[in-house]
Amino acid sequence: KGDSGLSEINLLKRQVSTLEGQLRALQSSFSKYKQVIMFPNGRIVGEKIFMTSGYDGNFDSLKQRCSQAGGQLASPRNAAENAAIQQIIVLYNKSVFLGINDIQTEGHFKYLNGENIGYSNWHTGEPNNQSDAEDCVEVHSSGKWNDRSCGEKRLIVCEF
Ligand code: 293
Ligand code: CA
Repeated sequence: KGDSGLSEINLLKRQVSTLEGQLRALQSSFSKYKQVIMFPNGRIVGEKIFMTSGYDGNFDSLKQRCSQAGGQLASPRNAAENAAIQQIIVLYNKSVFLGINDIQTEGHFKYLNGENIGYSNWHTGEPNNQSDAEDCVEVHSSGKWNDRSCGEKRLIVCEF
C-alpha cells in the first residue's frame, strides 16, 4: 500500500513536469502568433487589443462594424491606450472616431455603454461643439481629441 502510494506520487510528478514543458511550449508559440497577428494594424495594451481594418466610415457605420466583429469602437481609458490608438492614426495618417459621444446630452461625453468618460485628451479649446453640430470625438496624429460631426468619415479602430 505504502509503495503503491509513492509510485502514484512519482507518476503524478512526471505528468506535472510533462505538462509544464507543454505549457512553456504553448506560451512561446502563442507569444509569436500574437506578434504576427498584431502586425502591422494591431496594438496590445494590458488585456485590451486595438485593431484597424483600414475601413473609413461615419460614426454609426464604424460603431456597427466593430460591434459586428465582436468588439466595440476604441474607447481609451488612459494615456497608454490613447497612445496605442495614436500609433495606428500615425501609421495610416488618418484621424479616427472614438466610442465616445455627447449625443444624449450636449457637453456630457459618455462611452457607448452610457458611462461618463473617466479620461480625456482634448486639444486646447475643445470640445467647442462648432455650429452646434459636433457630438462625436476624433483623434488627430498628435493624439489630441476634437469634437466633430458624427457624419464625417474617419478611420475605424476597434477594441477587443
Ligand atoms: C473652429 C476653430 C478651430 C477648431 C475647429 C474644430 C472643429 O473652426 O480652431 O480646430 O473649430 O473644433 O471641430
Ligand atoms: Ca470641435
